[in-house]
Amino acid sequence: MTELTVLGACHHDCPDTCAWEVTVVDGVATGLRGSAGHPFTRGTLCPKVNRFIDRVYHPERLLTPLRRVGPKGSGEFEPITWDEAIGEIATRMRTLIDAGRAESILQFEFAGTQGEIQMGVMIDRLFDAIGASDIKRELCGVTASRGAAEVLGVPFGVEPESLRHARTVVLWGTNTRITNRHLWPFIEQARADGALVIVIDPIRTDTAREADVFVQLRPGSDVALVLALVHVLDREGLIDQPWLIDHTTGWDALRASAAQWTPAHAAKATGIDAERIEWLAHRLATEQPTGIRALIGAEHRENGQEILRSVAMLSAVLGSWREVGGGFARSVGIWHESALTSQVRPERRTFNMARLGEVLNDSNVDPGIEMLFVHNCNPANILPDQNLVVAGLERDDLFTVVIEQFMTDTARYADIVLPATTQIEHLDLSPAWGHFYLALNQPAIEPRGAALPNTEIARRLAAALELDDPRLHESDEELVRDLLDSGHPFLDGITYERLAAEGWARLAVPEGARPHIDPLPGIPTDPMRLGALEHRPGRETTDGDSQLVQRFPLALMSRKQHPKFLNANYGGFTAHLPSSGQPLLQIHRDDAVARDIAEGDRARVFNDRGSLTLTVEISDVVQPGLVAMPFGWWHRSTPEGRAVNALTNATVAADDRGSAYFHDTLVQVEKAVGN
Ligand SMILES: Nc1nc2c(c(=O)[nH]1)N[C@H]1C(S)=C(S)[C@@H](COP(=O)(O)OP(=O)(O)OC[C@H]3O[C@@H](n4cnc5c(=O)[nH]c(N)nc54)[C@H](O)[C@@H]3O)O[C@H]1N2
Ligand SMILES: Nc1nc2c(c(=O)[nH]1)N[C@H]1C(S)=C(S)[C@@H](COP(=O)(O)OP(=O)(O)OC[C@H]3O[C@@H](n4cnc5c(=O)[nH]c(N)nc54)[C@H](O)[C@@H]3O)O[C@H]1N2
Ligand code: SF4
Ligand SMILES: [Mo]
Repeated sequence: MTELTVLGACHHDCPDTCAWEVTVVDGVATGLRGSAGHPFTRGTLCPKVNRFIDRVYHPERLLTPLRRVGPKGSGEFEPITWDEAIGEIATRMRTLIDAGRAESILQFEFAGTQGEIQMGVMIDRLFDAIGASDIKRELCGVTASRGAAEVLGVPFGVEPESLRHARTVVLWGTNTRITNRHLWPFIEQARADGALVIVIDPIRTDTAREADVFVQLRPGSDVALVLALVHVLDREGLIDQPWLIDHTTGWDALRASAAQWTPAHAAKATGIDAERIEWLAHRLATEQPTGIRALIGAEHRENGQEILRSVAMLSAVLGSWREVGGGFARSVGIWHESALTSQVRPERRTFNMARLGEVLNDSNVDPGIEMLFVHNCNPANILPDQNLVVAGLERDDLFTVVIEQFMTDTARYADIVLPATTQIEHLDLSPAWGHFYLALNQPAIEPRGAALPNTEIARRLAAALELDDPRLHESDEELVRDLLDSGHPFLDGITYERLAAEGWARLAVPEGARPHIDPLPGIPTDPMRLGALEHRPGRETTDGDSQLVQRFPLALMSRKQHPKFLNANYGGFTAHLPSSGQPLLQIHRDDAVARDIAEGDRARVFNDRGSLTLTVEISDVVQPGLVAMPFGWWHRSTPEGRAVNALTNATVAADDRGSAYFHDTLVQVEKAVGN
């Protein structure tokens, strides 16, 4: 018997990027545990990934290439060989390229794995080389980043771990206990040292229940809250004027914007009592350091960028960046990205990924999409306006290829499905967006069945297309070494060999470094940019288009809420589904009573995009006027074969940048016939 321990890291799109150790007995993975020595992982994984070995050996794993034999979406496939699969795909690509229609091929991908080389590097080179159409990968994080950038220039946030030095921790629209669970011990540490933990969220999340103070604001009203806080800070002389003068520009414009936003005025927009706003302003200013943590939730709105901009401004007005423990702790992905070698990429035709449904169905798109190549993504589930996306995937004249580990909602619509390896079967370099530790993920077992890494699939396609640029044929190890070879100071002392031996290494950033204050490579120390700020609710909110509100008077939110889900990775696995066995519609008692709906009834929730019939849970998680549904359920686990995104709003900003307005979604709810 041979027993090995192999060092790796979780690939999921999760800020924690846990380092792990895989136990392998005679070539079979038998155990997986979080690395005890890793300062963020601290020896534990999470309820999603504790069963990861079951995912690897799951009976439904895709282990061979498949060709569709039934109608699209029927799930009827026959196994084929890799040579047949690659041959057929390459022939179709070649035909389009030779006809001058390379742009009718659309590469569609996201962060199913966050490992650098399996996520993109090699497969991007392939599609760059043929000049296919691309997407703006902006469904997550970009809107928030743009909001922060307006204030910070290059939006480096403070190290999340540093929150343990805060006296006031504000979790602003982030559900830490569920979505970023390894940060919680640092917050608990701060609390043990006397810190107060405040949650600002429209929904009474699991995190809100564990906070000291829960501020339940009306959805999308954060800018109004910030304006009122600035108003009080100014009126009460709570602002450190010398700091403000030295470190910011644009105060006069912000001050003018805040002038009318008395707490009493803001109470209506935000739903928060004036006294509470007064208290909050005093607390944030006088019990510093105040560390503000935000991730993604609030960005999925028409005014999402402005919300994150306003929060970044508040951190500047508070002067909270002065001390370690203060400042704005948002995604730190940029610390890793700026350190790794970046690829030089050619210009390609791009579409905002949230608009896939529209792009596939719009006859004005020229050239129209004839081939869709999906990897690391499950668009039929995770994109807004799901019915439109599915209608696009059903098109008979669309040839769809999906690289997947499982028969996801998207893979079901493919013409060819290619089986992908899981994280313990391939090599990767794993940066993180929730901490400063870079990990090397080493393969622990051989690929199962005929599964292949995305990188190898790209190399085989490049060979079949007779593309001989050596960069299209580099090995996985060469790709990783190249990423580490940037010469960036954050990688000082970090080599492939060290990562192979130790599993992970901290970026060479001194503990306690204060971005935008201390001189750090690539991080501007220019004054932070304040400016005019306006509370402008989105069109599809209860304060938005009155005609729409009349027909659809309730706001619908669909956040990440199940501890055993990670986006749509586990929403079809019995062991991961909540005991309800189906997604529930959470509604406030007032709204239920007004509709004669009782707990356990079935209700129809609908708008112009779709309709779902669900069992109702009456809950104080939501406030009046707001209903909620979980995100991530597979079609096969939902009563009508459609998940919450059948209802959500696919609109993006006019410049085609940023995330969709998922949470700016209006619906009506009515008791279902036959209850
Ligand atoms: N209603 C609603 N919708 C949302 C959100 C929400 O809060 N509410 N959140 C949005 C956000 S923030 C995000 S990030 C997106 C997530 O959207 P996605 O990135 O599409 O979601 P995931 O389910 O994380 O991953 C997609 C797939 O990647 C596959 N995968 C993993 N590793 C590999 C690999 O090595 N190779 C290949 N080929 N495939 C692999 C997995 O099997 C999985 O099916 O969803 C968005 N959609
Ligand atoms: N268990 C689990 N963990 C995950 C994921 C998962 O699916 N499951 N997904 C991962 C991914 S891809 C991401 S991007 C992160 C996201 O991590 P988070 O951003 O923490 O999670 P979300 O659920 O998207 O949204 C967080 C909160 O934003 C709130 N919110 C929505 N609108 C507003 C608003 O207008 N104002 C304020 N103040 N709050 C608002 C929601 O109610 C929600 O509680 O989580 C990651 N971690
Ligand atoms: S999903 Fe997140 S918390 Fe769970 S093991 Fe992966 S990185 Fe860690
Ligand atoms: Mo995300």
